[in-house]
Amino acid sequence: MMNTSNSPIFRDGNLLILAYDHGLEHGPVDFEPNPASADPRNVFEVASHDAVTALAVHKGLAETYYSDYEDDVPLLLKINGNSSLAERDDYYSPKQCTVKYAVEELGADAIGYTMYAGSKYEDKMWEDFREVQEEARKYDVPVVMWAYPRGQGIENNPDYDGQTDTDVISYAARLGLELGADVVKCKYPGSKEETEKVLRNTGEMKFVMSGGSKRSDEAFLNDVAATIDAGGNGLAVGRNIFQREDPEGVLDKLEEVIYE
Ligand code: FBP
Repeated sequence: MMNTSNSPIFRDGNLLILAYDHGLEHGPVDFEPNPASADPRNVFEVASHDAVTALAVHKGLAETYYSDYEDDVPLLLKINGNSSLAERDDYYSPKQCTVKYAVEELGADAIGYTMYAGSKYEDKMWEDFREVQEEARKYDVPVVMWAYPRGQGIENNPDYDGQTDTDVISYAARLGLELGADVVKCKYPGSKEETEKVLRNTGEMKFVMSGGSKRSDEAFLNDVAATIDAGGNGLAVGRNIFQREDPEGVLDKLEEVIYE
């Protein structure tokens, strides 16, 4: 694990990643609750809020928009991704960018990689991740693993109760540590107590919860507070920010919850 103390994607050792990869992962349907969010400039503006320590986007948005915002927010380049359009026999997320291109050409401060452990393509993803992680080490940029176990191995295992089962999340988080991620991003397991169980497996690695679909301010902020109370380090969130009419308002509240 690299020494992350000098990385700009942390504040007081914690982090808030504003994830804006949804146009690729889910499609424009995610912008419908707040149509202004389809315009990348509006979301890049939101990322300038002091609570946000990194903006996670794919290559195309970084190439087109990031130069206007590089003084305001660190860039976390999402290096792989897949759309919801294709019909697949199991989950796989191909790379669209190299770490070299992300850092040298786009100015990335960190790299994001989605890992679908449990898919029949897990072995291939481990191979892809190995290249990404080792390349990131050469550039001294942290690697954030979107640790999302899904696919046949999870669905067909009677011991597991889906993607938000604490055992599944714990295993996913542990894989981040074992495979050399600096930060792991996992689904919220439902409570502070369940998050504590997950965190028994993460060692020195940073842990952030995934925002999930939009819910009330109160429900969302309670989940984030539980993650921090359990010893987690923050969150990576998209829809609970950009689908709100007042993203700054909720970011003000998150700033109080996440940082010292
Ligand atoms: P949200 O806060 O909107 O859930 O975004 C976090 C995120 O990890 C995104 O980076 C990604 O596009 C999405 O969730 C993936 O969600 P899903 O579970 O539907 O694959």
